[in-house]
Amino acid sequence: MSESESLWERSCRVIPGGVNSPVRAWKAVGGEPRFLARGSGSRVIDEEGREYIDYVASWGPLILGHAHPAVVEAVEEAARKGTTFGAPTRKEAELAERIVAAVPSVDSVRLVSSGTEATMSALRLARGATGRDRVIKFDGCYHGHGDSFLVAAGSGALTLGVPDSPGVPGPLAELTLVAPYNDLGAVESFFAEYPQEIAAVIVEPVAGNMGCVPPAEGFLEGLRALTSRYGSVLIFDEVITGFRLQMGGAQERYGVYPDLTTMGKVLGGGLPLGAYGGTTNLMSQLAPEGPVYQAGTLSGNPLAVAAGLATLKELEARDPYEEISSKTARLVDGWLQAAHAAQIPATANRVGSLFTLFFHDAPITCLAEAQVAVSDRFVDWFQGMLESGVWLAPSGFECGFVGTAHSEEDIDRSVEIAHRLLGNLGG
Ligand code: KE4
Repeated sequence: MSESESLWERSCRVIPGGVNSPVRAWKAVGGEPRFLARGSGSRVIDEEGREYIDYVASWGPLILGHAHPAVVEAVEEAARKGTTFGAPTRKEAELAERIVAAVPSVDSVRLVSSGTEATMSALRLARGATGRDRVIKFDGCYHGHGDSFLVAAGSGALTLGVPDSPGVPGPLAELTLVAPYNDLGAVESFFAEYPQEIAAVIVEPVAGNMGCVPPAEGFLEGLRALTSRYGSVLIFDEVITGFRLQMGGAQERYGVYPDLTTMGKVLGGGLPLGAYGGTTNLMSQLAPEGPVYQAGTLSGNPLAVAAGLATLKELEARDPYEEISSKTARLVDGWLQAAHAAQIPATANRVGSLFTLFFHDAPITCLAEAQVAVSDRFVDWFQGMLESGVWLAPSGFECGFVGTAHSEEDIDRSVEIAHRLLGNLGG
């Protein structure tokens, strides 16, 4: 029995499904998940000592790769001074200042411990500020596992076929209105039906949980106009795109500015950190200044803040966005060429260093199209790449990520492997 197999047996005895987050169980791709022992740069190494080029990057946070020296040193130094105080600290103020300086629409920001906390809190703030209850989200978008968002949710919920989770009270779920991504008309209809009842529209400005799906021309601008017209809060969920696409995230890239922004992943440099921020008018309604309550024992935790600060400082110093975007383009174009050379239908969506390859011969612009595209061939691709030393997300509804640690040789090797694998899989 391999190390992973015995660890899997042990985990399944004491952890539901053997994992602490469902998508890690590899249900969509079959077989038992491999346990990872460590990571370094662009590589992860499993418990059997096998090494892989990693394009999961822990679902996005590791834009600098695994165990980046600056991040590790910052966390070590912080830990030696104490791991948590439950009191304000200098570095929380510094990180908040850097977020406010980097993200165009954020005047003030609250640090929390996960993306889920960030989106839950942002929605509560929008509801508290407007006195309204309904929220519009988009089919296939995932905003963490807060009750209001587990309606037509993407990511692991979609992968496991539970986009509408049991346990969410009916009356609450009914307050969540779901529109197809990129469908402004559907949003307009909801506002026409409930002109005074919609507290917020929450959107991934580049969707990353039905695979990567970019906003259609005018989609984000249209959401901005509609929410302004009807007095609703526009929330950009930038947990994936924040600091990933560029320092100012998708809102800077597309020039559309929300009222609230949620962040996480890259911001925490691989440690548990989320954040939500926006206009002073909205954020000042949060306790203790205002009546909308949100709290957290480890909010703004010194270790997570140290990792986040080290990451942002490295990103500001290196400005790697051009570099990682062109590496991603080379990787995705190489994989597409490999598929087409093997007469396998394939298309890809890519924004900066965020990408998804679909084995499908038509553009993917919304969940319905992504669902058609994700097929058994994805399973062959995932398993074949795994055996060849490439670590991909175990679901066709996730994104891949390229970071500063991926070398040109990594890209070349990943493309070579794809040519060999897809050549064998054949058209
Ligand atoms: P967390 O609570 O997982 O930190 O963040 C929730 C979240 C919020 N918003 C967006 C756009 C997100 O993508 C996420 C979480 N992303 C998934 C992967 N696509 C997390 C992976 C997992 O659930 O294990």
